[in-house]
Amino acid sequence: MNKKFLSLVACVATAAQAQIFTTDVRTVATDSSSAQSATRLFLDGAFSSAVPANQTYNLWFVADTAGNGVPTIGVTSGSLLGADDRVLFTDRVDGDQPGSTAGRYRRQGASISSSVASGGVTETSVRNSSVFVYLWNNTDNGFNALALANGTVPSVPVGTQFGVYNMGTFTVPEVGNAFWGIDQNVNATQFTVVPEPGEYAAMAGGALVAFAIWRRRQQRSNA
Ligand SMILES: [Ca+2]
Repeated sequence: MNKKFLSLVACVATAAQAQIFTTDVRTVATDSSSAQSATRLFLDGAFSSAVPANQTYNLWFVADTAGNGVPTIGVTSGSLLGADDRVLFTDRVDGDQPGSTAGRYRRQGASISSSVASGGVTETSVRNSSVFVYLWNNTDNGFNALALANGTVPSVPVGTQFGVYNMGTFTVPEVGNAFWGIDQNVNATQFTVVPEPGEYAAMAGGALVAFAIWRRRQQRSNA
């Protein structure tokens, strides 16, 4: 293999890994990078008996690049994210937490790819975004792949539940990684992806058909 080819391969590899910045993420007791790691990720809202999410549960980190929030109550699969919202990266609850402690998360040096800046979203707006963490009540191995087509809304199955927390905006240092702290509890069953209006109509139609068949059987048995 000649040197020119090798340097071309190196250039392509660099381009594929182009990033805007890197960040450390951790569940913390307070909004401080020096705080102890804390249990923040749960599977229900009754925190007196809440079950900490183990390492199989899915996480998304989403940039609200227009500062107008992210859809939550009554979201459908087709409106899960706003046009300005970008999935920065996905992970599992465990991250690289030593000992796989349920409810806790730590990831060091997560790379935010410049490919998320698309569809009118700039790298500058991504750097200055509020970052929302999504905890999904979902352990499907392929689920996080839904989120990876940047600039499009991931198609999430109806009935899937999630919790979301706005971690706020963070300074990206000139050198080293940014730090994102999950400093409040997140409840994976807080919100539910509901059917599109058209799907409701189809479901209602199905119920009417079932009722008509039941009525016919009743009429026959009464005859
Ligand atoms: Ca938004």
